[in-house]
Amino acid sequence: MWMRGGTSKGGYFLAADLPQDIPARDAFLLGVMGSPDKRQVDGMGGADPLTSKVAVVRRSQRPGIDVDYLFLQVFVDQAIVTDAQNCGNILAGVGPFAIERGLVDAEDGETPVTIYMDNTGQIATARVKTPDRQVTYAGAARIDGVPGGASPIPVTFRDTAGSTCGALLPTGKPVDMIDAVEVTCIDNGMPTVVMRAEDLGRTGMETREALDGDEALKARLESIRLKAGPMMGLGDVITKSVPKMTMVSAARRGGALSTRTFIPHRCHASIGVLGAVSVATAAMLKGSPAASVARLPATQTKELRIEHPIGETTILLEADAAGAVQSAAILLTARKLFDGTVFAP
Ligand code: NQM
Repeated sequence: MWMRGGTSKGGYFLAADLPQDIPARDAFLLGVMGSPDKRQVDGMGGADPLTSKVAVVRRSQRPGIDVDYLFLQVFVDQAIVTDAQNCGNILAGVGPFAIERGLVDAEDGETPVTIYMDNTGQIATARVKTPDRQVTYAGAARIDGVPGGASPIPVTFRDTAGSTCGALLPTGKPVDMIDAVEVTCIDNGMPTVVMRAEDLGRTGMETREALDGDEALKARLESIRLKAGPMMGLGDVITKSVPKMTMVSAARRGGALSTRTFIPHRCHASIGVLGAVSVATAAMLKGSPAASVARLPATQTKELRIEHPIGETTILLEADAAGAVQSAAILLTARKLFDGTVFAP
């Protein structure tokens, strides 16, 4: 099934329908997407990392969990399929897909789907609208980066701290200095390096296209990223899609702060879901580059509007009395685009 999940798009497969041997599975998925080729003309991929994504879903054997979800990023112009990162956008389609494929029985009205995220070993709960026990995609919920309205899918994350790196602050500090730039290396669902745009000589208001064409900036970010990877316990990250690189600046439209994120070599059209959770969490760390530009609400439940190139993503953080983030929630939408047979060469 081909679905839009949040602001991403990709193929959703039942695990049993894919080759069980991993090299064979990856070769099949590269063929399905048409990779490696920057146009992906011979496949289903959309010539963009955000539309070259795969969800592999199976019924879960874990107590209290409905389905297991493995996210795979299929690189566009390299023959790489990686499970080294999770994806909160593609996650948005997993609940509807699981119900459509009969892995979860729909309830009348709304169906909670509890999802074990294989990439990071964590759990998310998505609530899918199911009037008359059928998934509905139509609705009035809007997310920036997607035209029109759709049925709301609220997703709650728990225990995302240290998802891949083993600790929220894998270097043990809220601030590190890399290549003379102050950074926060953080993982609250997505390993991310957060730094001020200003410290890189940029305003943070540049368009995605301008940033994608800024070779000098991209070289500096990659140099920081390759050093941050081992510091974050990720090892050599040269062929990995993590950590993500987020430049922050003061919000311009009344939000908490503004972002430009590289994922990691192209600028994100908006921002990833778990990437936004990680940046929002960084903004809560006193003395960090993100905190220095952020405006935070004083309430216990923090509604943080994270501005990005084409709008904003609202993250709800529950913090304890000491300000430590306990859980995060976000409103997403998804849409079934196509259901059928896909071929690989
Ligand atoms: O951070 C893109 C996306 C993502 C990841 C990326 C995501 C997340 O927007 O949870 O959703 O960072 O590569 O799809």
